[in-house]
Amino acid sequence: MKKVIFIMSLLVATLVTAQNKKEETITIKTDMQCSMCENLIKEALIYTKGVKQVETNLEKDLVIVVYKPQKTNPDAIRHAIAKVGYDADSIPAVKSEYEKLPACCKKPE
Ligand SMILES: [Cu+2]
Repeated sequence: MKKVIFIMSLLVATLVTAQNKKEETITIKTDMQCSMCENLIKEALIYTKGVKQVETNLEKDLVIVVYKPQKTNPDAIRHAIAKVGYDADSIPAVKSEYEKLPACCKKPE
């Protein structure tokens, strides 16, 4: 019996480790205007729980995020972007935050 429990706990430990290593990547469409926008979004995301890595592509208006799916989810990441004033896929920027952005970061009229 003890042996069975030992093997079981070993199995669980292996599973937990495997899960911890699992990472996913999402690409989010946003509306960056300049390198300041890139930095703002990067900073906001890198301190978001579960986010491992953030890359931005200013030319294509894309944010590529590597995250741990057991700690966060794509919508939470999109909301983190919206919270600093940028649209993220279908989630619109938080208006009060967008208003605070410097003129160079606002969408062209
Ligand atoms: Cu900007």
